[in-house]
Amino acid sequence: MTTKLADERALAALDRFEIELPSWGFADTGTRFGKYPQPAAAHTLEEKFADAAQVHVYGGCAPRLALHALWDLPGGEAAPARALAESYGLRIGSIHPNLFQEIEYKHGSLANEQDAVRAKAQAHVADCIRLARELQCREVSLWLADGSNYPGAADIRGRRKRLEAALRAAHAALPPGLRLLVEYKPFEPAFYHTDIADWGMALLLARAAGPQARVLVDTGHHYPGQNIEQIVAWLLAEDMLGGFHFNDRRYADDDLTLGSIDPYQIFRIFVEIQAWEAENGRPAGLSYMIDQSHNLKPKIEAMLITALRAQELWAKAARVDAAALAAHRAAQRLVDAEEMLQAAFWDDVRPLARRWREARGCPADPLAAFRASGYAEKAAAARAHHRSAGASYA
Ligand SMILES: [Mn+2]
Repeated sequence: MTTKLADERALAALDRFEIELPSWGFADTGTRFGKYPQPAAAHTLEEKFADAAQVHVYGGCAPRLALHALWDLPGGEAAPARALAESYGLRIGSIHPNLFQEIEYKHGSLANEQDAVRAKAQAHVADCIRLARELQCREVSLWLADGSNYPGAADIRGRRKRLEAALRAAHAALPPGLRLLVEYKPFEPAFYHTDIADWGMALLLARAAGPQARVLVDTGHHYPGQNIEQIVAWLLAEDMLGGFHFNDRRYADDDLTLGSIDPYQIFRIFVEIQAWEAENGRPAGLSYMIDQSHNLKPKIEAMLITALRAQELWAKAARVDAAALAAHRAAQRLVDAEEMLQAAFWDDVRPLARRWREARGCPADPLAAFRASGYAEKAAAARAHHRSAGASYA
């Protein structure tokens, strides 16, 4: 297979790759130990749309913004968000319910022992489904903080049963075409047991919920050393993978920039997805979302770099010659098979990505162009009046 064919495959792959930005990634955040406000951080929904639009203008591959129901749509009205999306040239991506911040949820939300708390959580999910329908979103993406901190404190099977019933009820309210994504995470905030701790639990719950439910893989939500591409391959084979929350991690759910620690991990995930797509002759229909909150990096720059890195890794994966790889595997030529992945990973696709951007009227060097625009400085000046306001945490 020639380089030219590999490049053509990569360019075609870039044409169909979109990544969704998280509204919370533009707002002030922090750690358990403190908040780190930034002068240019977004405080209003309009500022979040404005900042996200910058990433799309310069990167050309991030046309959707994910919204967080409690932080972005507190009044439960769809119209203002719809108008903002339109005026900033973006689409609204997934709707994320918030079932972890309010005091009622300190012992869980949909799995909670108490009827009143579960009812409140269920009503919030129903409201998110209504908003997603009104905003013509593709999915409601559910992450629960539910769990417990001490052995004996929770009836694990009872909680599983309540959760399953709640997801069934939520699914029953979905209009056609709206998907329910179920995200998992091994620990944090609960440190003994988490109700949806891994992909197997998420898969069983999504299956039980109904045909429009899928599993969401957050790359930061695994134990160290876990083979995430194998999880992806299995979920694809079961037709139960809905999408991703991308971020990188070194220790736990670190929210580091995609590819900053282990770009080869993301590359291997993309290789599995593209192999499935080639085999099945259709896109896997996944949603690629960023779930990162940068406390220290400038937020728009960090999101722009993340989107570009994701594109580069996606393009690298597309340069793997699936037929040649299959032949090496069949003949058990281990070294040749692995070298195919290594070669595709190490080849520099940045010139190709520049070509792709220029063909779309985007700058060849988006970061330099964004910096030269002075947008961040202008935003900092215009947002000075927010300084004393509180920060949300994500
Ligand atoms: Mn996530």
